[in-house]
Amino acid sequence: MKTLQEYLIASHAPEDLGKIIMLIADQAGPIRSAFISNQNYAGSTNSSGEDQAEMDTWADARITSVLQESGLVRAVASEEQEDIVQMSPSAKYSVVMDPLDGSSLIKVNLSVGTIVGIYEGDVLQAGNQLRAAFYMLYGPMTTLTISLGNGVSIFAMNKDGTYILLKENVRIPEGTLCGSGGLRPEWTEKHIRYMNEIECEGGKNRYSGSFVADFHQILEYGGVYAYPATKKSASGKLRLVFEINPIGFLAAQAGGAVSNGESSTLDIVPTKVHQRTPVYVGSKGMIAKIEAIR
Ligand code: AHM
Ligand code: MG
Repeated sequence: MKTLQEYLIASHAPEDLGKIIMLIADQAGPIRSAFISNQNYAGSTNSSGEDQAEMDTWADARITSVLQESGLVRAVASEEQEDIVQMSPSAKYSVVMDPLDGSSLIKVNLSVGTIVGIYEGDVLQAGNQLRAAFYMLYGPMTTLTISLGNGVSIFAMNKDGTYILLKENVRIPEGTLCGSGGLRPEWTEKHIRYMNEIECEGGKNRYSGSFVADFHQILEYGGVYAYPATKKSASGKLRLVFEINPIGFLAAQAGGAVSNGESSTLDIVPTKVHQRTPVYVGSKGMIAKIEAIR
């Protein structure tokens, strides 16, 4: 039974990169324990104007302080912080994160997660430059899905807090699951055509409201998760830096793809830390289909 630690060594992950991954992975236990006493909204909003859940701010403060104390991280960009947090200037790596994705589902005990990307150098780089991306998913099990740029592996946390390899060389099949955010009356003509085509070909609707959980089922069964451009928001809802790049990198590493509907989001160099973009992520054929609609 290979552990996450053993996998990092076997993958020749540089020492500091491995330490940062383990430090964040070890926060899954404390985060899970904190759910019971942090069920509500915090009464604050993040820089995107969205209501913050108590768990958003709790997980953000916890991971940020662990990274700060480690001295291993140059800068952190978090969905819950307005600005990039500068840490140790001589450190090699920077971290981007959504500390608690899907937080509106905490109250109803559906699966939520923590999304992380790690770059060498600064945070505002294209997703194709990621050195590592992973997410922890707090479901019936706590799983950690990771890529260091050499395929995707999934680990599960055992009762001692050790991550044990569950699956390696994960590949996204050409499946039929589909889930789309945005209100139907606000969808664009292109997106309506796309969803109609998929549904007419047997697409099965699955959408929970937690990107990380919805992507995880696509990774296993195949299909597409979309948060499209809408008539009200041409750039959709999800954030390129903290959400789309790490998940898109994992999708590409599993033989799938990620797109804004025209081309890969992994090639976009962000100009703003909270930049949004429409997103389609999942099986390769599903992404080719949206890019083919003009
Ligand atoms: P969050 O990071 O504040 O939780 O917001 C992102 C979430 C995604 O996890 C999810 O796919 C989407 O927002 C759901 O939005 P909607 O409620 O509009 O469907
Ligand atoms: Mg999120």
